[in-house]
Order: sequence, then structure tokens, then C-alpha cells
Amino acid sequence: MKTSAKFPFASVSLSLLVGSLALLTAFSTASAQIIYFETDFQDYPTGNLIGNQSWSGNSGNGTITVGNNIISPGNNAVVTYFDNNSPGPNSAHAFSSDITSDFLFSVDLGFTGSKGLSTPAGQFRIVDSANTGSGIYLGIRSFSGGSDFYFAYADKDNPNSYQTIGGALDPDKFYTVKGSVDFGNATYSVSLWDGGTFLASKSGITFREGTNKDLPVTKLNRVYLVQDQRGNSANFYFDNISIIPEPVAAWMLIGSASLLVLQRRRRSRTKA
Ligand SMILES: [Ca+2]
Repeated sequence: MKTSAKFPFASVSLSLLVGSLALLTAFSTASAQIIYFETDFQDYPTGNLIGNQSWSGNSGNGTITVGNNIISPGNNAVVTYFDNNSPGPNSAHAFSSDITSDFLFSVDLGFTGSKGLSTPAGQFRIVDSANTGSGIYLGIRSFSGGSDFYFAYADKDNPNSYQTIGGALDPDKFYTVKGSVDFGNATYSVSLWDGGTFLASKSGITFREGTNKDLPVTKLNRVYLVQDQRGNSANFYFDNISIIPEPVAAWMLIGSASLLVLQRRRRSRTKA
């Protein structure tokens, strides 16, 4: 009796275990497929970003570090510190999965300090590792003759001249940039947010082309954080980088949109 009583228990446990393992495997496989690149830097030790996890690059005479108490107190973020003696750029990059179809991305950007001699920029790029000058080029930038910083992009037609999106930005705070990418047409749309407040958007931005213009961009797979400092005195911040395939996020957006419609209907019913 004891033996026969043990068997059903053992077989139940075994099937539960097999079930859980199968679920776990399916879940991790799905996760591996849906995440291209994502980090909030929370599990990074503070200090030099380069050499940390999968980040490499060149910090020149400046530094690119993970720090806490940066804009958002207690939350790790990356800061590229100004060094007036370094003609830049200083950059750190990490590989994402190879991206060959539409996707969404998000990044928090910020700055502190003031404009100096030329056109300093903190840049966020998603590029093709075979052609690192090509792809998505966004950043916070000032312009010669002005003292304010703007959210800006460089595209195919203006590869070395950044175009602004929206008005002047405030220092010492994070702005969120959200984007959706049409990979086949090598274009993307972005929107700029101050917390939950929408500020500005721009659609149909072409991928910037680098020096190897004959090379088509067949994939995007490298994330860059850049301080392109040329005689400036500003530090730039980066946090909450998220690059994910479109279908998942699109499904989530549809969910939010339905919820909004539902809320509006409820409100109108209440008003009526
Ligand atoms: Ca963070």
C-alpha cells in the first residue's frame, strides 16, 4: 500500500515538474525571441560603463560611467562626463540581437551644463555594425550661435547636420524618446515626452547614412551612447533603453487604445 501510494504522488510531481520545465523553456525561448536589447542599468555596478557587461568603446579623455543619484536619485543611469580637453567623440556601444524587421524603441535622455564653443551632443544611436555610420541617430544637441539644447536627429539628407524636433529642453531632467521603425523603408518615427506629457513628434525620418553609402543596411544590431564633445561643457545622461519587435508592443498599444476608448465611452455616458 505504501508503495502504491507513493507512485501516484511521484508521477504527479514528475508531470508537474516536466510541465513547469516545458513552460519555463517556452517562456525563455519566447523571451529570447522578443527582446532585442533592454536595460535600465539597475544591476550594473557604478563606475566605468566600458568593460561592464557587453559594453565596449572608447572613453577618450572623458568618461562614460554608470552612476546613481543622476537626475533621478538612486536610480542607476549612464552619464558621459564632459572633458574640455578631449575633442570627442567618446562612445560606448553594446550589441543587440540582429534586427531585420520593424521594431519599437525607447530611451530616456537628459543633460546638464551649458553650451560651449560649438555643437556638443549626447547621442543615442542604433546602427548596423557593418556600417556603423548608418541607422538611427538621435540626441540632445545645441547649435552654433544659440545657448539652448534641443532634441534632434540626423538623417540621410542631413547626415552631419542635426535637425531639431520641438522646443528648447530643460537641464537636469530625463526626457523619454519613443520610436517606431519601418525597417524595410529604412525610416522611423519618434515622439518626445516629458514624463506623461507629449511634447513633439516627427515621422518619416530616413536612416542616416555613413561613409559606406553603397552598403545597404541589412540589419541594425549595435546600440551607441555618444558624447560628441567639441569644446562644450555639458554632461549627457542615458537610461531605460528598450528595443523590442513591433508586434508585441503594437499589441500592447492596441490594448491601451481600447482601454482609452472604453474610458472615453464611460466618461461620455457619465456626462450624458
Ligand atoms: Ca536606471
